[in-house]
Amino acid sequence: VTAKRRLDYQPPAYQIHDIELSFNLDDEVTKVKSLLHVFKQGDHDQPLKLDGENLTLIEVKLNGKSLQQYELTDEALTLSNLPDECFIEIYTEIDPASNKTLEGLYKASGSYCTQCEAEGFRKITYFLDRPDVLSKYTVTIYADKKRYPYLLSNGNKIDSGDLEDGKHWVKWQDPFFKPCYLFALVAGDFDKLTQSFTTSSGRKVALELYVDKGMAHRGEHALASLKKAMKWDEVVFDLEYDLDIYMVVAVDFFNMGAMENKGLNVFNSKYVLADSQTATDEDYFNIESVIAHEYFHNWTGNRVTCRDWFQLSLKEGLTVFRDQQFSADMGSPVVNRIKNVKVIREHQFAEDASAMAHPIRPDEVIEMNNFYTVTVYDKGAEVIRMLHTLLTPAGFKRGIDLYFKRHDGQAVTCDDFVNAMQDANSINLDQFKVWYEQSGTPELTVEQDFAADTGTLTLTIQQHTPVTLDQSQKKPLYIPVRVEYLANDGSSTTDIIHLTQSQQKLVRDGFDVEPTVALLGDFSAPVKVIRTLSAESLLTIALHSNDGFSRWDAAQTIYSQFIHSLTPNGSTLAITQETITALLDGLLESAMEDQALLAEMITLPSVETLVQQVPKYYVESLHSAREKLERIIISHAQPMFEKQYHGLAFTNYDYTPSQTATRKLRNQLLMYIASTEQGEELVTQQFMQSDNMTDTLGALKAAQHAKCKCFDKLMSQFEETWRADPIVLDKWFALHASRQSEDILSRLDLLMGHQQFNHENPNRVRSVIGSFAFFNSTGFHAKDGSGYRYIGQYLQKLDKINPQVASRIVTPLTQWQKLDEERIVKMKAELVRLLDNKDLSNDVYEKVSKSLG
Ligand code: B3K
Ligand code: ZN
Repeated sequence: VTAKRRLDYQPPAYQIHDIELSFNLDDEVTKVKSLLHVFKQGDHDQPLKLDGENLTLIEVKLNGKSLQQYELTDEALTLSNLPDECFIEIYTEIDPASNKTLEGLYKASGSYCTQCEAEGFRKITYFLDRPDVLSKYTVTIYADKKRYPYLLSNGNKIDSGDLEDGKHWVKWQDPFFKPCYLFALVAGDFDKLTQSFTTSSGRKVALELYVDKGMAHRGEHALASLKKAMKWDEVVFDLEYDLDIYMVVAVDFFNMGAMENKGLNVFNSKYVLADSQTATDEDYFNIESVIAHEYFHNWTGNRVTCRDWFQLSLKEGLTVFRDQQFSADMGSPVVNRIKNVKVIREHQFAEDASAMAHPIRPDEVIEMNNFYTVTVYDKGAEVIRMLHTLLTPAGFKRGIDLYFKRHDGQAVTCDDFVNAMQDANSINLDQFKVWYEQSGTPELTVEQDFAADTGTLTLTIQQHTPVTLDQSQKKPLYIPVRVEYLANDGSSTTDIIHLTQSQQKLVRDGFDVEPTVALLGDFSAPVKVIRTLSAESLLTIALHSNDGFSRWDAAQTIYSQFIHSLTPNGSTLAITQETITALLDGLLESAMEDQALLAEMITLPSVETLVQQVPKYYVESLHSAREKLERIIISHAQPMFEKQYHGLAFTNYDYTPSQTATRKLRNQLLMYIASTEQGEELVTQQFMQSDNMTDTLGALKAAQHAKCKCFDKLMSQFEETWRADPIVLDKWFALHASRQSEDILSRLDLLMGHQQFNHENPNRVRSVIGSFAFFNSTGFHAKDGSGYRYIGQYLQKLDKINPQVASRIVTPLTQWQKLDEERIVKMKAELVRLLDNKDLSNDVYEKVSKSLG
């Protein structure tokens, strides 16, 4: 196994300007013919080395004549002595039915489907499978007409016809140059929804959504979301769609959320299908944001793509930032910001603390699929957001305009992007680029000083990035820190500090009395802040800041520090039970208008977040401290919770920001109420009366969390209602798998024996095994190591079916760094067992071997 290095990049020796593909679809033997128009780049005699994997080569022709001399290995077809320009014709055969990796061309639940990013095109035909080779595609698909009435590929349908043997064919042409990872083919029988969108310049675009038969009514929200995204990108970034047709296909077997193939997005059906009966508010939200994300890729990803895969954040960080801005505009900016920050604090900080630590632009990769990470995506988006903050929205827009002006139709690097931002504005971004090369979570240590006689406030900020397992040297970063000065009378002013030195002093005059200073408003940078604040200051920020994020963050600090003070980690802040009750009283009595923010503010930090705040993860002690805080909250606030709960009206379901906020608050209140005397009754009542999945699932979650007696009964009822609907049943699987219970492992066995469970379907595997490994922290971290053992053994099997999914789920097993010695030994033993496997995939090998050091 060899790693590829970013600095070894060489431009391709050949370009392929046109490719004509034809597919004769068949389960075991699909025939693929490919005609390449090849151009040598510069003057050299290097051979043309075409990538290919799991292909049966039948014949190669050069300029129409059968070619006998070539070199063939498991990974490549190499042709030598080629003229400067030539046509190469390649005939291959592939076996889509036995392709369980869901990469390349595969057949699942009756349809053919492709997934090529990052390097899956090589499983379809021999090609230069790298993003800096841009070609024009013409694709003809042949298949049985009855079983596969729809034959889809990228671009425009230019011809079609019927054949005598019951087959038909369709020919597609994509007028835009694209890298092969954006190629797609889908063949099957679907229900089709058609709408249209007229662009700002007046072009009419056909929007086509393909879903499983009988599911058409669940496609409306996705289509409405698509139109909103198209409009938003025109208004905010002047970006208009470029083809006359935009297709989205929903499939049940898919490794991730969705894929932005040019003009033909393929989606995991979970991110398309929704109605109030089957989808929660969160599902509605996710659909809207994933639909938007893939749409936004048409410009940031497809029109301008990555030069090489190390530059992945060029398109992903930027596109995540764009979808976050879109979601903020569609709903509540504050609640969206909190959602983004939770991802960073729970998962990205954990990645930085593990052996998989890497910069948003990685330097070394064995299996590219392992780098579709929270670091590349979400920290990548935070880096773009910092540019947006530093340059202001108008400056950022100027940068984006210049980026497209310079690079439309090209495959470029992250430096090209930052250079466009810099050149369109008067700012030097040399130091800012360190964000791209440096891994780890920076820590800001802040001291505050006030000279009462002069009214001068001094903030001394030190930045320090602790070493990570991949890098031992760290440089100071360019960090925007949003500061808010809160005066006693409730007035406040704000400021953005540009932090560039390892230590910096900020002096501000003109205060009559010492203000309360809230730092990192709106989470202006992906860093940790270390500061000794009094309980009083934290309460002031939590109850009075003008920045919703800062309010939430201060409340989270109060909860976290109280929890840590009960564990051997301890806390330097003096948070007492009185601080907690003062916070709750302040929140609940103030008639807060923003119900969604209130819901977030009474929600405790997750165990995963708490772990990232302290040097050691004391499993039992952290859990019991968190539970203790919960009991304190309930015993103090129960009457207020109940009053609030009953004050919230149940209305006929509609996915609107205000209804969503109400349901969010209701279900958070129910989480607490569930463990009181009235709990059983209220939970059951909500479950029975609910007309929508959000409140139904809210009741179940509350019952599970509070270990209500009614839980099992309600769960069976749910299963009976939804047993034929796997997407809905995934919620049930996940609730069972994340349940705290002594016999959780035998329960997992039972779940995997369920009629609807299928080891080949990533959604099922994620809802049972993924939920357990990521979110059942007591079960997974069982002291005897049984949780680790269970996951280790399962992954050995899964790796043979689907390495990409196995490699995702191995993550918690590799994050042993903060645990106690006994657990570390047990986790590592499991990792060693995995590594002992002779034919372990590169995917799992890379993460496990790194984690063992
Ligand atoms: N670009 C795809 C992800 C591909 C993952 C390959 N293992 C979806 C997205 O980020 O939009
Ligand atoms: Zn993306």
